[in-house]
Amino acid sequence: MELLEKKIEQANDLAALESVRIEIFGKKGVLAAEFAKMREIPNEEKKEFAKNLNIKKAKLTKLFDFKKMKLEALAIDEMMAKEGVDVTLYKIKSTSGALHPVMETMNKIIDYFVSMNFSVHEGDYIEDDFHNFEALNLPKHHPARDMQDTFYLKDGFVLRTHTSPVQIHTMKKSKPPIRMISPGSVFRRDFDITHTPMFHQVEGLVVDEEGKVSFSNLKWILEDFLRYMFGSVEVRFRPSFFPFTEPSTEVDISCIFCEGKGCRVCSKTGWLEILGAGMVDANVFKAVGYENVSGYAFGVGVERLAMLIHSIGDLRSLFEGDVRLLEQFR
Ligand code: 2NM
Repeated sequence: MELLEKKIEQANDLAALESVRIEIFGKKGVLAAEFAKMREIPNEEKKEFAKNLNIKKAKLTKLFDFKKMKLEALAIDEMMAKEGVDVTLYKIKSTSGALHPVMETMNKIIDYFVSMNFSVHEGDYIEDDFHNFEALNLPKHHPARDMQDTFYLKDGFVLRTHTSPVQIHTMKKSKPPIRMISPGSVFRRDFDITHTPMFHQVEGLVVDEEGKVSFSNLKWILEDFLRYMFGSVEVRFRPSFFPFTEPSTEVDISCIFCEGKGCRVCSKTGWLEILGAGMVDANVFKAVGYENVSGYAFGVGVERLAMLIHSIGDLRSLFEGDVRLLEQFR
């Protein structure tokens, strides 16, 4: 038996060890032959014989496994030493990716508001009627709730049509002061030259004790934001209407293509519509249980901004997945 142990020890590569394995552990191997002897051994000695043989087998197996591990490690070492990497080999050049212009624009918007101490909340795509409509002063008969305008899911759930429900959740969960933006995808049943069923918004909300947040605060930050995005442009506030703000305003910048002289992009008006905003409507605060507060909110469509910044003519080209669009922004 000591001879078998020596044989395992002396195998100096995996092939040699394999021959030793067959010789010892194989069907016609030494151990099989030893076990076969059981038949001839007197009954009273069988137990002792089997016990010794099993101990022997276990020892040999352990020795064999250890040796195999050592030889395998050695084989890998040898292979590594022999097969170095040829760093001069020709390699097909990889093409680098690019951030989609919509995401790049959204990141730029987020960066501005983060620098102004706004926190960022992304929220969920699926919302219930209360958070998407009711709490935002969009009552049951409002056209935004039309089957034609909204993706309805089972049990009264909808794909959010704006990111405002994120702000409703945040107001319900926490107390003023609030200073937040909610960037992300929103969904409407629209599909034509200027509308896709999914697009992106960044909405902002600032709430504090009554009297601490004013319309002039809103004007200042939006002007500052628009000059950060577009450089030295004129900014114009026009009265408007949104169900969730009162008063409401739309915010224009002087056309960045004709500098306000009037061209095709601005439909000869000299102005580009960029933002919607206003002071948060009292009904919205009521819906979230806030009292004695004031606040402003605003919303911006990211695709429109990306298109203006990069002179992209057709909104749909942003979502066709054609790499030639992205290649222009590397
Ligand atoms: C806009 C325009 C004006 C808005 C309002 C709210 C909330 F939840 F605080 F009521 N979030 N966003 C808002 C206000 C959005 O988008 C054009």
